[in-house]
Amino acid sequence: MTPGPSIRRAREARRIRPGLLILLVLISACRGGDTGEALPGTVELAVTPTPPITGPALVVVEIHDDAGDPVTGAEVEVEGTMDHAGMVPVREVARDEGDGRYRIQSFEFTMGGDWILRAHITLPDGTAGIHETRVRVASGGAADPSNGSTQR
Ligand SMILES: [Cu+2]
Repeated sequence: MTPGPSIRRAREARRIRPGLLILLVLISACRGGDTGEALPGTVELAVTPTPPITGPALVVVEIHDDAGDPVTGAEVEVEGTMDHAGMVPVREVARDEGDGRYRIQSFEFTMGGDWILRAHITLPDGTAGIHETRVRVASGGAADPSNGSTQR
């Protein structure tokens, strides 16, 4: 499935607010995957920079309940892996920043390509689920000067 229409929408949104761009891209990516059906409310996972490049990235998971209120006190761990043999998954525990936000300051994308990010979430009431998002990581370095641009 190609994310064409959502990227067009995201480009329009960028004029309004950069933060919104990140959310639109990743929320739409989530709809195609396995999105933690057991979890009530909404989970959003944002990666900065967008698109991510190899190396450390900021990952923020936002959790809201069915009423739209932020959920604090959850346990969140993000696992990143790829679809090929020999891949060593990356796992990081996110820090609860309050207001429903959980932050991993330095999530290491160890190689370029298509990554699957799974946020393993345990809510304060013990409900657990997984929120899955796919992201394409560009290879970093001087050889790819177009990193950070969505114009290809
Ligand atoms: Cu890999």
